[in-house]
Amino acid sequence: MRIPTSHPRYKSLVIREKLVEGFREGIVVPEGLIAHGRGEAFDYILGEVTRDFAKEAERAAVALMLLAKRPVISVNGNAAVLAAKELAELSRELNAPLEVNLFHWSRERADKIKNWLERFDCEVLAAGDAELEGIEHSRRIVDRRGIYIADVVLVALEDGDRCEALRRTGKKVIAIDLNPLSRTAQMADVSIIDNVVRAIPNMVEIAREMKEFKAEKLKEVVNNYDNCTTLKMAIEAIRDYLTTKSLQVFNSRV
Ligand code: PTJ
Repeated sequence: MRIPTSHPRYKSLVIREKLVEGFREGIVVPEGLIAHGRGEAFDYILGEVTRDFAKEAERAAVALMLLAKRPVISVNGNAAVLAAKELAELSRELNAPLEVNLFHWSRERADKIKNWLERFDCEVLAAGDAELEGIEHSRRIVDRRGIYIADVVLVALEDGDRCEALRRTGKKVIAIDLNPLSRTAQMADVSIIDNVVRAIPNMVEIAREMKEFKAEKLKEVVNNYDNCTTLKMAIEAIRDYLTTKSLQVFNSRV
C-alpha cells in the first residue's frame, strides 16, 4: 500500500506496513502484530521521541557490551523486520553476533530470519543446538556459540520469563521495551524504554563514539548508571505527558 508522505501519522503507518509485509513473508508472527500495537500505545504516551533517560540507558548498554567478553544481540521476528540493517551495523561495531531467538520457534522460520539478516553482511547464529534451563517455551532454544555462553545479551520485545532465566544463569540482560511496567523492563539490568527503530540507530552512533574509550571510562559509564532511576523516570515521563495533554484538551474547549 502506498502511504502519502503528507499523512500526519506517516512514519507510524510505514512501520505498520513493514510489519505486515514481514508477516506475509513469514518472518513476523500474528502475535507480533499485536505486540507492536501495545508498543505503539506506549510510544504514543512517551511522545514518540528518545527521552534523556533512554539515551542514558543506551549509553550504559553500549558500554556494557563493549566491556563484555561474549556479547550477543538476540533478534526476534519483529526486530528483524524493523531494524535489520541497523542491527547488522550494531553487530559489527560491537563485535557481537546476532542470534535468532524466537518465542514462536520453527526451524523454517529461524532459517528464514537468518537469511533475512545475512543480506546485511553480519554473522547470524541460529543453530538451535542448546537449551536454557528453567524455560518451558521455545525461547529456551539457543545457539551453543551464542546466547548459551554469552555474558551480556541484548534483547528486544522480550518476555519476562526468559529475561529472568538469563539473569539466573549469571548473564547481564539489556532489554529494549517501550513498556516500563513490563516484567522484562523490570527484570533487566539495563532497560531501554525506547522504540527499537530509534534505539538501535542511536546505539550504533554511541558505539562508534565509545569504541575509542578506555576500559576505565566504559566502567565509569556502567557504574554511574542506575536502572531503577530509569524506570522511575520513564513512568513519570508518561504521567507528565498525559497531564500536559489533559490540560491542553481542557484549555482548548470552546
Ligand atoms: O518473533 P517471536 O516468535 O519471538 O515473537 C515475538 C513477539 C513480539 C510476538 C513476542 O516476543 C511477544 O509476545 O512479546 P510480548 O510479550 O508481547 O512483549 C513485547 C513487548 O515489546 C511489549 O512490552 C511491547 O510494549 C514492546 N514493544 C512492542 N513494539 C516495540 C516494543 N518495544 C520497543 N520497540 C518496539 N517497536
